[in-house]
Amino acid sequence: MKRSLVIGKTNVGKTLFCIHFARYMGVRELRWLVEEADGRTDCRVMSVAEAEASLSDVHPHRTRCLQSVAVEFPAGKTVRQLLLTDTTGLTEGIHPEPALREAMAQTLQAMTDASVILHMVDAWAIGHALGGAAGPGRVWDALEAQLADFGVRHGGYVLLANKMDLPGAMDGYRFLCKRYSRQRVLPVSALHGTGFREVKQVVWRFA
Ligand SMILES: Nc1nc2c(ncn2[C@@H]2O[C@H](COP(=O)(O)OP(=O)(O)OP(=O)(O)O)[C@@H](O)[C@H]2O)c(=O)[nH]1
Ligand SMILES: [Mg+2]
Repeated sequence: MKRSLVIGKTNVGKTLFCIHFARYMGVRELRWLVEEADGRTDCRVMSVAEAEASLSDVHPHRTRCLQSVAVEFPAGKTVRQLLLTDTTGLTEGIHPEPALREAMAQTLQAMTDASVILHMVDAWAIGHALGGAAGPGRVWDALEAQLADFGVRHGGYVLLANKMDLPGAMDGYRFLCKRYSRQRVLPVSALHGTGFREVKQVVWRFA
């Protein structure tokens, strides 16, 4: 099954997006295929409400593995399945926790053979940084730029500007559109599900 990988820094909303996008695609019971960095796999079944409560929160590095749900796309008279994979958030520099470094390496490894890369960023944080003394460089740093460079070369790459429901996020979205004028930048709210129709259209083409 082809894989659509949701990558990005920690706390940008990757997990909430996967939960709500799966629900948008008609998944009522989430059957997560969990792939730990040490190679162990597991299957966890939960409702959307359980997933929201247990898998996504404000603390950084809540996710420390690959966790995937299968979503279905109609293709003529048949149905195609795509694995929507949530990942460990990436950080600049070398993280002091070895287990987290391994989990981040697992994310990077998964990028090489994903069919679609959904690079999620926090448009609200970028918008805020634009108004600050340090400018956008504080949040749009070398890591984000390197992920984008990889994605552009890789193909099947989309930038998701998340948290568009928050004030100031539009400034962050405009910054991304200007900087990546030749790339697809989709504004979304993982919380409210806005922009999901456009994401579906893009992802569908690679399913
Ligand atoms: N307002 C708003 N909050 C959001 C949105 N998406 C995510 N959040 C919040 O941002 C926080 C982080 O969300 P997660 O889904 O856990 O983020 P993540 O990228 O998976 O984070 P890690 O797994 O820790 O790297 C949570 O408090 C979410 O409720 C959004 O679109 N709008
Ligand atoms: Mg997460």
